[in-house]
Amino acid sequence: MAHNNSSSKKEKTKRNSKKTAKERLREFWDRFEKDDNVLVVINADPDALACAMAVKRLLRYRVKNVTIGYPNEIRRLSNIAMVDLLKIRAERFQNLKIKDYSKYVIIDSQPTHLPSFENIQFDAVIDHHPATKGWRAPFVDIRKDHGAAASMLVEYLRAAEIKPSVALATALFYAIKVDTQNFEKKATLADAISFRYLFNIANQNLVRKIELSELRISELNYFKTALAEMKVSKKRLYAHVGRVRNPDILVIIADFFNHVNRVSWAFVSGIHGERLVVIFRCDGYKKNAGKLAEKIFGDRGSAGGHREAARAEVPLKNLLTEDEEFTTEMLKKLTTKHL
Ligand SMILES: [Mn+2]
Repeated sequence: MAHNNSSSKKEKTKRNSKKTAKERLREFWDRFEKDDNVLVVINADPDALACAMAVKRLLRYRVKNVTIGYPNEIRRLSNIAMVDLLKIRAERFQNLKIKDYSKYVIIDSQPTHLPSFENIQFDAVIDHHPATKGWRAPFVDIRKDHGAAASMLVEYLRAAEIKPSVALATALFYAIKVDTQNFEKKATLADAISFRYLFNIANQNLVRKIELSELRISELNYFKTALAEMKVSKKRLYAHVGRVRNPDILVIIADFFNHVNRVSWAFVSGIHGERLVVIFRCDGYKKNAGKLAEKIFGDRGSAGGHREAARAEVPLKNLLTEDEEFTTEMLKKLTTKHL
C-alpha cells in the first residue's frame, strides 16, 4: 500500500488536510463491515471519552457492536462525574480480550503512546497530538492544529448529518472546554465552529455540574491545614500542607491562593510518597514560574512549567537530612533565595 510511504509523508499530510469532512467520513466508514465487533481504545480523559462516544454513534447502524476500552484508572472527580452523569459505558482495558474484536480504533492518542496499545494493529487512528513514528494504519486522521480531538469528531458527525444527543453534545462540548482550557490554550477556528455548533445542543447545567465536581469533602481538611500554615510576606504566599494522598489537591489550593488580591506569588507544597511536590502560581506578567521552579529545584529533582504555573518534584533525600521535617518556613527560605 502507498500508505505509510515515508518519502511522501509531507504530501500525505498535505493531502490529508485538504480532504473534505465528507471524504474523511466516507474513508473512515469504509473500514468497517456489518458484522464487526469494534474496540475503541482510549486513554480516558474528557476529550478521549467524548470522542469514543462519538465514534460509537458514528458506527451505530454500521457494525455489530462497539466497546470502549481504557487502560488508565479514572481518578479525577470531574472525570468520574462526567462518566456517571453522561452514562458513558466504558470498560477497563485489562478486563477485555483483545482477540474478541475484529476492528480496532484509537482516538485522541496514538499506538505508540502506551505500551498496552503497541500490540494492537489499529484500523483507524484519529488524533490531534503530533504524529509519532513506528506504526501504520489503513485510516489515519491526525490534525495537530486542533485544540481538541472532539472538534474533529464534531466534523465527522456533521458530515454524517447526525445530530448528537444531549449527552453526546455535552461530552464533546466539555471536552473542547477542557482541552483548550476554555480557549485560553491553542485552538483553531475549527474548534470554535464545533464549540458554537454544540452550544445549542449541550446541557450547560450538566457541564457546570461536572466542572464543579472537583473536591472531596475529606480534602477540605487540607485547606484547613493550608490556611493555618499560610505565611505571607512581600506579596508572596507560602504554605506547606504536609503529607497528601494525591498531589492534585496542592494544585487546587495553589490556584485558590493565586486568586487573592495583592498576592503575586503562591507556593504550595506537600509530601507525596518519598517526594516533595511544590506548586508555583503567579500572574505570569513579568514573572516566570517555570524558570523559578527550575532555578530552585532543577538540580535536585524535576522542575518546570509555564510563565504562570509550574511544578517541582524532588526526592526528600535530596533536600533533608535523615530526621528533618519539611516546613512552610523551609519552603519560604528556599524560594526567597532565588527571587
Ligand atoms: Mn485531546
